[in-house]
Amino acid sequence: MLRIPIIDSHTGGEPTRVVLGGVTPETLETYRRAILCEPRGHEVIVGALLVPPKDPACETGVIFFNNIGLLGMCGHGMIGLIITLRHLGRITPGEHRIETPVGIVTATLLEDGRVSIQNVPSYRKATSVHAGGFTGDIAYGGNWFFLVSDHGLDLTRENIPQLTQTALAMRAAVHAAGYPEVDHVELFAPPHSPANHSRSFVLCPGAEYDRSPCGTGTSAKLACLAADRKLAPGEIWCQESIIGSVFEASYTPAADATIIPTITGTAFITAETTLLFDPKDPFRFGIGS
Ligand code: PYC
Repeated sequence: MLRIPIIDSHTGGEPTRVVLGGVTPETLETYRRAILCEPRGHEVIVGALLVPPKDPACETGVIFFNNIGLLGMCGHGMIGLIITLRHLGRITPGEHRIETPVGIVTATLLEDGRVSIQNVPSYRKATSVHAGGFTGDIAYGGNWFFLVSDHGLDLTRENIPQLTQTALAMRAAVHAAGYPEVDHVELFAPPHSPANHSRSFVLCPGAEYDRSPCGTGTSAKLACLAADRKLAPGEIWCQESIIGSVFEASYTPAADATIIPTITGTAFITAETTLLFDPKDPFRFGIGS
Protein backbone atom coordinates (compact mmCIF):
# COMPACT_ATOMS: atom_id res chain seq x y z
CA MET A 1 0.00 0.00 0.00
CA LEU A 2 1.32 3.46 -0.89
CA ARG A 3 2.10 5.55 2.21
CA ILE A 4 2.67 9.32 2.04
CA PRO A 5 4.03 10.93 5.22
CA ILE A 6 2.87 14.52 5.73
CA ILE A 7 3.03 17.35 8.24
CA ASP A 8 0.19 19.87 8.39
CA SER A 9 0.44 23.45 9.60
CA HIS A 10 -1.49 26.65 9.23
CA THR A 11 -0.21 30.15 8.63
CA GLY A 12 -2.72 32.79 9.64
CA GLY A 13 -5.47 30.19 9.20
CA GLU A 14 -4.33 29.01 5.73
CA PRO A 15 -3.26 25.34 5.74
CA THR A 16 -0.04 23.88 4.30
CA ARG A 17 0.55 20.15 3.90
CA VAL A 18 4.26 19.34 3.59
CA VAL A 19 4.85 16.04 1.78
CA LEU A 20 7.94 14.28 3.09
CA GLY A 21 8.04 11.30 0.68
CA GLY A 22 6.03 8.71 -1.20
CA VAL A 23 5.71 10.88 -4.33
CA THR A 24 8.20 12.48 -6.72
CA PRO A 25 7.78 15.45 -9.07
CA GLU A 26 7.06 12.84 -11.77
CA THR A 27 4.24 11.13 -9.83
CA LEU A 28 2.87 14.23 -8.10
CA GLU A 29 0.12 14.87 -10.65
CA THR A 30 -1.35 11.40 -10.07
CA TYR A 31 -1.66 12.01 -6.33
CA ARG A 32 -1.99 15.84 -6.18
CA ARG A 33 -5.75 16.04 -5.51
CA ALA A 34 -5.72 12.84 -3.43
CA ILE A 35 -3.13 14.39 -1.08
CA LEU A 36 -5.00 17.68 -0.65
CA CYS A 37 -8.72 17.26 -1.24
CA GLU A 38 -11.61 15.15 0.04
CA PRO A 39 -11.84 12.58 1.53
CA ARG A 40 -8.44 13.21 3.18
CA GLY A 41 -8.39 16.98 3.22
CA HIS A 42 -10.03 20.08 1.81
CA GLU A 43 -9.81 22.12 -1.40
CA VAL A 44 -8.10 25.02 0.37
CA ILE A 45 -4.99 23.10 1.47
CA VAL A 46 -1.75 24.03 -0.31
CA GLY A 47 0.73 21.19 -0.69
CA ALA A 48 4.51 21.51 -0.48
CA LEU A 49 6.51 18.61 -1.90
CA LEU A 50 10.10 18.54 -0.66
CA VAL A 51 12.56 17.87 -3.49
CA PRO A 52 16.37 17.82 -3.65
CA PRO A 53 17.62 21.33 -4.54
CA LYS A 54 19.68 21.92 -7.71
CA ASP A 55 21.67 24.57 -5.79
CA PRO A 56 23.59 22.82 -2.97
CA ALA A 57 23.50 26.08 -0.95
CA CYS A 58 19.76 25.54 -0.49
CA GLU A 59 18.32 23.66 2.47
CA THR A 60 15.72 22.03 0.22
CA GLY A 61 13.76 22.50 -2.94
CA VAL A 62 9.98 22.71 -2.80
CA ILE A 63 7.13 22.37 -5.29
CA PHE A 64 3.93 24.06 -4.12
CA PHE A 65 0.65 22.69 -5.43
CA ASN A 66 -3.07 23.21 -4.92
CA ASN A 67 -6.43 21.71 -5.89
CA ILE A 68 -6.04 22.64 -9.56
CA GLY A 69 -2.31 22.51 -10.30
CA LEU A 70 1.13 23.86 -9.35
CA LEU A 71 1.95 27.22 -7.76
CA GLY A 72 5.17 29.11 -8.56
CA MET A 73 5.63 30.36 -5.01
CA CYS A 74 3.50 30.44 -1.91
CA GLY A 75 4.20 32.86 0.93
CA HIS A 76 2.05 31.31 3.62
CA GLY A 77 3.26 27.88 2.46
CA MET A 78 6.91 28.95 2.76
CA ILE A 79 6.30 30.10 6.35
CA GLY A 80 4.56 26.77 7.07
CA LEU A 81 7.45 24.87 5.47
CA ILE A 82 10.05 26.63 7.63
CA ILE A 83 8.09 25.88 10.82
CA THR A 84 7.75 22.27 9.61
CA LEU A 85 11.52 21.98 9.03
CA ARG A 86 12.09 23.31 12.56
CA HIS A 87 9.54 20.78 13.91
CA LEU A 88 11.51 18.02 12.15
CA GLY A 89 14.74 19.24 13.76
CA ARG A 90 16.21 20.03 10.34
CA ILE A 91 16.80 23.74 10.97
CA THR A 92 17.44 26.14 13.83
CA PRO A 93 16.91 29.92 13.96
CA GLY A 94 18.79 31.75 11.22
CA GLU A 95 18.75 32.14 7.43
CA HIS A 96 17.78 29.26 5.15
CA ARG A 97 17.70 29.26 1.35
CA ILE A 98 14.79 27.41 -0.22
CA GLU A 99 14.63 26.66 -3.95
CA THR A 100 11.24 27.18 -5.60
CA PRO A 101 10.36 26.82 -9.30
CA VAL A 102 10.38 30.64 -9.63
CA GLY A 103 13.61 31.34 -7.76
CA ILE A 104 15.43 31.06 -4.46
CA VAL A 105 13.68 32.46 -1.39
CA THR A 106 15.69 33.29 1.72
CA ALA A 107 13.68 32.48 4.81
CA THR A 108 14.77 33.54 8.28
CA LEU A 109 13.52 31.59 11.27
CA LEU A 110 13.51 34.20 14.03
CA GLU A 111 14.31 33.44 17.67
CA ASP A 112 10.70 34.27 18.66
CA GLY A 113 9.36 31.60 16.25
CA ARG A 114 8.18 33.98 13.53
CA VAL A 115 9.42 33.53 9.97
CA SER A 116 10.54 36.28 7.59
CA ILE A 117 10.77 35.44 3.92
CA GLN A 118 12.64 37.45 1.31
CA ASN A 119 10.53 36.74 -1.70
CA VAL A 120 11.45 36.60 -5.39
CA PRO A 121 11.66 39.92 -7.33
CA SER A 122 8.17 41.40 -7.59
CA TYR A 123 6.81 44.09 -9.89
CA ARG A 124 3.76 45.83 -11.29
CA LYS A 125 3.12 44.91 -14.91
CA ALA A 126 0.13 47.12 -15.73
CA THR A 127 -1.71 50.01 -14.08
CA SER A 128 -5.42 50.85 -14.15
CA VAL A 129 -6.54 47.91 -16.27
CA HIS A 130 -10.30 48.02 -17.00
CA ALA A 131 -11.98 44.62 -16.82
CA GLY A 132 -15.62 43.69 -16.27
CA GLY A 133 -16.56 47.14 -14.98
CA PHE A 134 -13.68 47.22 -12.46
CA THR A 135 -10.28 48.89 -12.59
CA GLY A 136 -7.16 47.41 -11.04
CA ASP A 137 -3.44 46.77 -11.39
CA ILE A 138 -1.71 43.61 -12.59
CA ALA A 139 1.31 42.65 -10.50
CA TYR A 140 3.63 39.71 -9.86
CA GLY A 141 4.73 38.57 -6.41
CA GLY A 142 5.70 34.96 -7.17
CA ASN A 143 2.18 34.44 -8.60
CA TRP A 144 0.07 36.79 -10.76
CA PHE A 145 -2.56 39.09 -9.24
CA PHE A 146 -5.31 41.49 -10.30
CA LEU A 147 -5.45 44.04 -7.44
CA VAL A 148 -8.64 46.06 -6.98
CA SER A 149 -9.42 48.67 -4.31
CA ASP A 150 -12.48 50.30 -5.84
CA HIS A 151 -15.09 47.51 -5.77
CA GLY A 152 -17.83 48.69 -3.40
CA LEU A 153 -17.93 45.40 -1.47
CA ASP A 154 -17.66 44.81 2.27
CA LEU A 155 -14.62 42.72 3.15
CA THR A 156 -16.31 40.70 5.90
CA ARG A 157 -16.43 36.96 6.52
CA GLU A 158 -20.22 36.93 6.00
CA ASN A 159 -19.62 38.29 2.52
CA ILE A 160 -17.14 35.62 1.40
CA PRO A 161 -19.54 33.90 -1.05
CA GLN A 162 -20.25 37.24 -2.81
CA LEU A 163 -16.56 38.22 -2.74
CA THR A 164 -15.67 34.88 -4.30
CA GLN A 165 -18.26 35.20 -7.09
CA THR A 166 -17.22 38.78 -7.87
CA ALA A 167 -13.51 37.92 -7.88
CA LEU A 168 -14.15 34.95 -10.21
CA ALA A 169 -15.99 37.26 -12.62
CA MET A 170 -13.16 39.80 -12.40
CA ARG A 171 -10.60 37.12 -13.20
CA ALA A 172 -12.52 35.99 -16.27
CA ALA A 173 -12.74 39.63 -17.41
CA VAL A 174 -9.01 40.18 -16.84
CA HIS A 175 -8.24 37.10 -18.94
CA ALA A 176 -10.48 38.46 -21.71
CA ALA A 177 -8.69 41.82 -21.43
CA GLY A 178 -5.42 40.11 -22.40
CA TYR A 179 -3.87 38.97 -19.11
CA PRO A 180 -4.31 35.17 -19.08
CA GLU A 181 -1.45 34.79 -16.60
CA VAL A 182 -3.53 36.25 -13.74
CA ASP A 183 -4.61 33.40 -11.45
CA HIS A 184 -5.28 35.30 -8.20
CA VAL A 185 -7.55 38.30 -7.50
CA GLU A 186 -6.95 40.55 -4.52
CA LEU A 187 -9.57 42.99 -3.18
CA PHE A 188 -8.58 45.68 -0.69
CA ALA A 189 -10.43 47.72 1.95
CA PRO A 190 -9.56 49.65 5.10
CA PRO A 191 -8.37 47.39 7.95
CA HIS A 192 -10.64 46.38 10.81
CA SER A 193 -7.78 46.83 13.30
CA PRO A 194 -6.19 50.30 13.54
CA ALA A 195 -2.83 48.52 14.00
CA ASN A 196 -2.94 47.46 10.33
CA HIS A 197 -2.77 49.33 7.02
CA SER A 198 -5.17 47.37 4.84
CA ARG A 199 -7.52 44.39 4.75
CA SER A 200 -7.65 42.00 1.81
CA PHE A 201 -9.68 39.21 0.30
CA VAL A 202 -7.66 36.91 -1.96
CA LEU A 203 -9.17 34.52 -4.50
CA CYS A 204 -6.82 31.59 -5.16
CA PRO A 205 -6.52 29.76 -8.52
CA GLY A 206 -8.83 26.89 -7.53
CA ALA A 207 -11.66 29.27 -6.44
CA GLU A 208 -10.84 28.97 -2.73
CA TYR A 209 -10.12 32.11 -0.70
CA ASP A 210 -6.87 32.59 1.18
CA ARG A 211 -7.38 32.59 4.95
CA SER A 212 -3.98 34.26 5.36
CA PRO A 213 -3.13 37.71 3.94
CA CYS A 214 -1.34 35.83 1.09
CA GLY A 215 2.43 36.23 0.97
CA THR A 216 2.71 36.46 -2.79
CA GLY A 217 -0.35 38.75 -2.89
CA THR A 218 1.13 41.05 -0.26
CA SER A 219 4.34 41.07 -2.35
CA ALA A 220 2.31 42.15 -5.40
CA LYS A 221 0.63 44.83 -3.27
CA LEU A 222 4.05 46.12 -2.12
CA ALA A 223 5.18 46.31 -5.76
CA CYS A 224 2.17 48.55 -6.54
CA LEU A 225 2.69 50.70 -3.43
CA ALA A 226 6.38 51.09 -4.33
CA ALA A 227 5.57 51.98 -7.96
CA ASP A 228 3.06 54.61 -6.74
CA ARG A 229 5.60 55.91 -4.17
CA LYS A 230 3.02 55.31 -1.42
CA LEU A 231 5.41 53.16 0.67
CA ALA A 232 9.11 53.90 1.19
CA PRO A 233 11.76 51.15 1.21
CA GLY A 234 11.95 49.58 4.67
CA GLU A 235 8.63 51.06 5.81
CA ILE A 236 6.34 48.48 7.46
CA TRP A 237 3.00 47.54 5.87
CA CYS A 238 0.64 45.39 7.96
CA GLN A 239 -1.71 43.43 5.73
CA GLU A 240 -4.82 41.96 7.38
CA SER A 241 -6.61 38.95 5.87
CA ILE A 242 -10.35 38.42 5.51
CA ILE A 243 -10.27 36.42 8.80
CA GLY A 244 -8.11 39.03 10.55
CA SER A 245 -4.70 37.31 10.47
CA VAL A 246 -1.78 39.62 9.70
CA PHE A 247 1.49 39.63 7.74
CA GLU A 248 4.06 42.34 8.35
CA ALA A 249 5.70 43.42 5.09
CA SER A 250 8.37 45.74 3.72
CA TYR A 251 10.59 45.90 0.64
CA THR A 252 13.97 46.88 -0.74
CA PRO A 253 14.29 48.21 -4.29
CA ALA A 254 16.01 45.84 -6.74
CA ALA A 255 17.15 45.72 -10.36
CA ASP A 256 14.94 46.54 -13.34
CA ALA A 257 12.27 48.37 -11.32
CA THR A 258 11.52 45.30 -9.23
CA ILE A 259 11.39 45.06 -5.45
CA ILE A 260 12.40 42.33 -3.02
CA PRO A 261 9.54 41.96 -0.53
CA THR A 262 10.04 40.70 3.01
CA ILE A 263 6.97 39.06 4.53
CA THR A 264 6.84 38.07 8.20
CA GLY A 265 4.30 35.75 9.79
CA THR A 266 3.81 32.75 12.05
CA ALA A 267 2.73 29.16 11.46
CA PHE A 268 1.62 26.38 13.79
CA ILE A 269 1.93 22.62 13.32
CA THR A 270 -1.51 20.99 13.39
CA ALA A 271 -0.82 17.33 12.53
CA GLU A 272 1.82 14.78 11.58
CA THR A 273 0.46 11.68 9.92
CA THR A 274 0.71 9.24 7.03
CA LEU A 275 -1.77 9.14 4.16
CA LEU A 276 -2.67 5.60 3.11
CA PHE A 277 -3.76 4.56 -0.39
CA ASP A 278 -5.65 1.27 -0.19
CA PRO A 279 -5.85 -0.23 -3.72
CA LYS A 280 -9.41 -1.38 -2.90
CA ASP A 281 -10.57 2.18 -2.04
CA PRO A 282 -12.53 3.54 -5.05
CA PHE A 283 -11.86 7.10 -3.82
CA ARG A 284 -8.16 6.63 -3.07
CA PHE A 285 -7.27 9.25 -5.70
CA GLY A 286 -9.74 11.73 -4.23
CA ILE A 287 -13.31 12.62 -5.13
CA GLY A 288 -13.77 13.80 -8.70
CA SER A 289 -10.21 12.92 -9.74
O1 PYC B 1 0.57 33.01 0.68
O2 PYC B 1 1.39 33.32 -1.35
C1 PYC B 1 0.55 32.85 -0.57
C2 PYC B 1 -0.54 32.02 -1.12
C3 PYC B 1 -0.82 31.76 -2.42
C4 PYC B 1 -1.94 30.95 -2.46
C5 PYC B 1 -2.34 30.73 -1.17
N1 PYC B 1 -1.46 31.39 -0.36
